[in-house]
Amino acid sequence: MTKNKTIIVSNRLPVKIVEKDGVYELSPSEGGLATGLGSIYKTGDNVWIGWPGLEVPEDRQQEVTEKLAELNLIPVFLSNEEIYQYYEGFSNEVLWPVFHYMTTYANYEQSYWDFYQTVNTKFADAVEAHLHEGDTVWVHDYQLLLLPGLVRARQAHVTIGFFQHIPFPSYEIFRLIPWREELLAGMFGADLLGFHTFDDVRHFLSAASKLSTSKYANNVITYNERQIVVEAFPMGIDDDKFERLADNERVSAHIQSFKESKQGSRMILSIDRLDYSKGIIPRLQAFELFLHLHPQYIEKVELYMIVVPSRDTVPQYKELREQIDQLVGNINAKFRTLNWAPVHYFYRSFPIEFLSALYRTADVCLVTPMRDGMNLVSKEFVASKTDNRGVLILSEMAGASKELNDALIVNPNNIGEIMRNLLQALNMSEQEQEHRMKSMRAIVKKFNIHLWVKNFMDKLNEVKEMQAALLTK
Ligand code: GDG
Repeated sequence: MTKNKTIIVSNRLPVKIVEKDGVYELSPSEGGLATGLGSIYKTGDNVWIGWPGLEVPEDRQQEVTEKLAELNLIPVFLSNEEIYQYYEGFSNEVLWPVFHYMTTYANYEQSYWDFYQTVNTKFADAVEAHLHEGDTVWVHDYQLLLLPGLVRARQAHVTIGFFQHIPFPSYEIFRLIPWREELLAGMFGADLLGFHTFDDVRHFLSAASKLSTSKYANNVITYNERQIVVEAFPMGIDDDKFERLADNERVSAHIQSFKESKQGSRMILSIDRLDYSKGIIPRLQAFELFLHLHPQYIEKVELYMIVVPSRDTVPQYKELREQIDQLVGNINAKFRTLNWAPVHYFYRSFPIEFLSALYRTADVCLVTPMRDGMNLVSKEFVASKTDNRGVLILSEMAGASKELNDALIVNPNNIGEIMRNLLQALNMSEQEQEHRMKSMRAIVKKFNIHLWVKNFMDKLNEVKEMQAALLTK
């Protein structure tokens, strides 16, 4: 019998599964979370449970299950209707906008909520099917807020950790959700609740105490006679990977071709998924204002803007895409010269080598989300700067701003401030760049993804010991 394994659960599995000429092919994801958790789910009897990313007809599910089992992965199959209602609907049209303080985008559809419960129950069934006494379950993110409670109801003593990758909003925002009490009750199923920042922890504790019968002292909640610890675990990146990419041949080739095409002009870089929380529009407006007020930079600076397609079936995302297209078009039409365009806009994703070359080439990285749980792009930029050159401009609304104090910190709604910081960044002495970048690199290196996983798991064990000690008192 399997003993004491860890079960990771997230909405998506860490693989991309694609159908090619009727054959299902898997390609492991290179994402930071997959790398960090690789040390867990790839060893022993540990497993990762999640949705494989596309609808698989019933008669092909066994085949996909067997393929995934070779990688210690277990699929939860979802229909297109379930994905539409639970993922695009409740997760991305209710929780995502509300948790990012964009409440006017929220669409509180009853059917979204119904499906959210059904799908969380499907995940609970999958967990239960693989769960043995002594196992640890680590649930990830806002798509699965009910899962800890559902699993706890089936196995009272199981160890459950939960980590939320997006912000937890203030009580006044969270209370808007019609199903707020049920969501909290779901989260209370965990033994340890982790967030990126102390502010998220504070907001969660405040919402929990106002909307439930729970009580808290310091960061320990007592609910139904159980103790739940709530703590900040700022997520790190695989810093080694970004440093190692510096020596990669393909990266060098990309850097060379950027240098040739830039003809000496400076590069400002911005990389995000298409999302209204990322502050893409005000960022473009700040760049436009910068060119308008400082025309000496015409032909001297270029904005490389990568927007990775995401959720573009959701109406607000479609609209945002159109706004970006229009604004980029206007800026380029207004300022371009025969040999130069101010904005190089790419609406697609690129291989990591291309990203690394951009990080290494950029003089300034402009990261200005309206809200962001952490923001890993800012940390990847810092880790890539092995020469300690370059300046990070970072929104105070990103979790990362709590750690990367040596960035130029801006309010993402203050277009004038972003513009002034752009000017400061482009004029910063090499000495100051080096000083700031070195201190940020030390932080990114020390608090990397491996330490994040270790700290969370160590704390989860500690919580279980604390609970056991209280029971024997
Ligand atoms: C959520 C939270 C939190 C981007 N373009 C390409 C590409 N990327 C990679 C980046 C980075 C990742 O995507 C984006 O991570 P972020 O943290 O910036 O943002 P979200 O996707 O919104 O992530 C966020 C995170 O969860 C972790 O907890 O920090 O706050 O919203 O790693 O490198 N990767 C490749 N090609 C691209 O074109 N290969």
